[in-house]
Amino acid sequence: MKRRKFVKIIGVTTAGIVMPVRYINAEGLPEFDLNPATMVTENDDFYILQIDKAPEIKVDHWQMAVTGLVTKPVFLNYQQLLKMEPVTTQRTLKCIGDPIGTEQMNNAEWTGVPLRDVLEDSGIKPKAKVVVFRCADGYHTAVPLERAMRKEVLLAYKMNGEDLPVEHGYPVRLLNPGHYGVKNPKWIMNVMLAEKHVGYWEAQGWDPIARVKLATVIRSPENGTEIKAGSVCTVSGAAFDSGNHGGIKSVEVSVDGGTNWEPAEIWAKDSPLTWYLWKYTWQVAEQPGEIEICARSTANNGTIQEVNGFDAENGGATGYHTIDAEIQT
Ligand SMILES: Nc1nc2c(c(=O)[nH]1)N[C@H]1C(S)=C(S)[C@@H](COP(=O)(O)O)O[C@H]1N2
Ligand SMILES: [Mo]
Repeated sequence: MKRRKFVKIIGVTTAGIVMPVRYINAEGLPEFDLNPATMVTENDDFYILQIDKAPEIKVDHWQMAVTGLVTKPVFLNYQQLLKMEPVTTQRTLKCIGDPIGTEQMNNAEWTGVPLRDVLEDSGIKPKAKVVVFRCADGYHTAVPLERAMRKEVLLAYKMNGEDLPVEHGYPVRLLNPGHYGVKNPKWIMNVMLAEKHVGYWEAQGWDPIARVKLATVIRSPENGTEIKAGSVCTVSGAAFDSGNHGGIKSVEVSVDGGTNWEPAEIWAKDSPLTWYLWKYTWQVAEQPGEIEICARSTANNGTIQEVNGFDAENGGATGYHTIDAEIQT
C-alpha cells in the first residue's frame, strides 16, 4: 500500500484566479502521479470521438462488402473474419483536432487481420487509387491504396482482449498507423476501391492524408499547479509520432520555459506505432515564482520537435506543450 493522504486545497493566484484543486501527500509535498500511469489504457478510459451516437450493430447481420474498382467483389461476415489468421499488437490512437494530444490520445492492445489479406482476393483494378470506408454512423473516409496495403493496417475486432466495445467500432474498425484518428474508421460496413474520394472531415477542410506529427504531451503536473519550493516532483507524459519519424529516441524537459533542457527517462514503450511514456524527476528550486514547464522529443530519424509548431488546426498540432505552474514557499 502506498502511504497517501490526500488533502484538497483550492489555491488563489496573485492575479486572483482560482487555481485548480491540488493534492498534497502525508509529507506535505505536492504529489504528481505518473500520467499516463500504464502503457495500455483500459477500454473504459480510452477517449471516444465520433460524429454522432455509436450505432448498435448485430454481428449476425453484419457483412462487410469490398466493392468498386475490383474484378471480384468480396463479402466477409463476422465468422469468416474470426477464422482468418489474427494479429495482436499495441497501437496508439490520437485525434487530429486535439492540441498536441493532451486528452485525445490513448494506447490499447488490439486483435485483427491485415486489411490487405481481405483486399487481395478482390482483384483490384489498376485505376483504383484510394480505399473508401463507409461506416454505419454515416461517417466515411478514404486512405491511399498504397498506405492501405501496408501489412500494419488492420481490421480490428478486439480491444484489450475484449470484443471491440460499441463506442470503439463494434464489430470492426480500421487501425491505420501513421495517420490520425480520422483515418481509423469505426463500424465499417463497406470498403470501396475508387479513383478518388472526399471524406467527411476533408469536406470541412481537414487534412485529407492526416499523417501524425511528432508531439510530446505533459500529463502531470496539470496547468496551474502550485509546487512546494525545494520539493522533489515527477513530471510525466507521453511522446508519439506513430512511426512517421521512426519512433521516439529521447525526450527532454525544461522547467524554465525552454532555455535549459534535461533528459527525461522513457520508462515504457512498445514499438514506434505506440506512445512512449516518459518521466523526469525534478528537484524544485528554493526560489518562489511562476514557471513554465515544457517538453520536447527527438525522433529516431533525427527530427527534433520545433518550438513554434503551429496549432495547425486542420493538419494536427505540433510545438511544445507548456504547463504554467507556481513555486511557493
Ligand atoms: N465511423 C466513424 N469512425 C470514426 C469516427 C467517426 O465519427 N465515425 N471518428 C474518427 C475520429 S475523429 C477519431 S479521433 C477516432 C477515435 O477513435 P475512438 O473513439 O475509438 O478513440 O475515430 C475515428 N473513426
Ligand atoms: Mo479525431
